[in-house]
Amino acid sequence: MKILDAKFLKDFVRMADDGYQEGWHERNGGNLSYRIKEEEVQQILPELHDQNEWRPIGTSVPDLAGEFFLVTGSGKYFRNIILDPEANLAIIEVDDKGENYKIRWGLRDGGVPTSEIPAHLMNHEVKKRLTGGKHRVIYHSHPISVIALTFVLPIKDEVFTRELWESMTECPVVFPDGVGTVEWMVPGGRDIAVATSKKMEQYDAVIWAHHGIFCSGEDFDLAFGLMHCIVKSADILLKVYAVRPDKLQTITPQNFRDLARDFKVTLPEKFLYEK
Ligand code: 2HA
Ligand code: ZN
Repeated sequence: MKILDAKFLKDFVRMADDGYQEGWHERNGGNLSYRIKEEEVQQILPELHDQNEWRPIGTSVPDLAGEFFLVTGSGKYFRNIILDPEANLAIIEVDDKGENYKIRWGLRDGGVPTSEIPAHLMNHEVKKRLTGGKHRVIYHSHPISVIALTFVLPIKDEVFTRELWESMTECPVVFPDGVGTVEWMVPGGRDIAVATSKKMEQYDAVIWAHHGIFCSGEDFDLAFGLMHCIVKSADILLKVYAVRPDKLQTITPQNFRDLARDFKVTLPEKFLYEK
């Protein structure tokens, strides 16, 4: 099968373009990766070349040895992906130790995978282990409202989770485990990848102070949908703050407990503190 005709590639491109249309990807901001299923790799194997060197990932992901990923390219613009996927995306293979990758397709005019490849692969490794292989999509974007909130709320998991839950009733149902936060760190390296993947052990979404957000999901719809809900909730919260600094009424801890009972989700009590 032609790689450009593969459903996973089309779904990836559509999601990237949807994210661009939402305004989450200025210039080369953000990145996306998909852990390709074994049967999908088999279908495209004849189209993968073997002309590149192994290069260091910059961290170690032994549980991803031998896996193939579709990833965005470093410095590439989300707005261009839909026009020319083969120039802006890459399929990479991870070696048998989980320390190096090789480009097997894409980046036709040159380039390397996303600068956040350590964070993407470390997040994939955690999610593969903890979801029995179900999660396949890791998505990083730069949404205005989420970044803005990191200047006015304490960078604490409990606070971000509670405020996002309170801003839209669907939120605790969509992300009952909450969201994690990471204080400002230099992007692109191993340290921020370690900090993020540690939070991914508890959460499917991790906010990077003054930078953006990472989401994890089983498929493109779930990863995009999670990002979309968090961003919408952050939009609402900022609009509330723009009108007045306090809320006249809100969803209470008891309301959340009632919601959890009827929607059959578990909402950890650490997020239901008295204010
Ligand atoms: O420019 O988003 O975090 C790509 C990024 C780096
Ligand atoms: Zn970024």
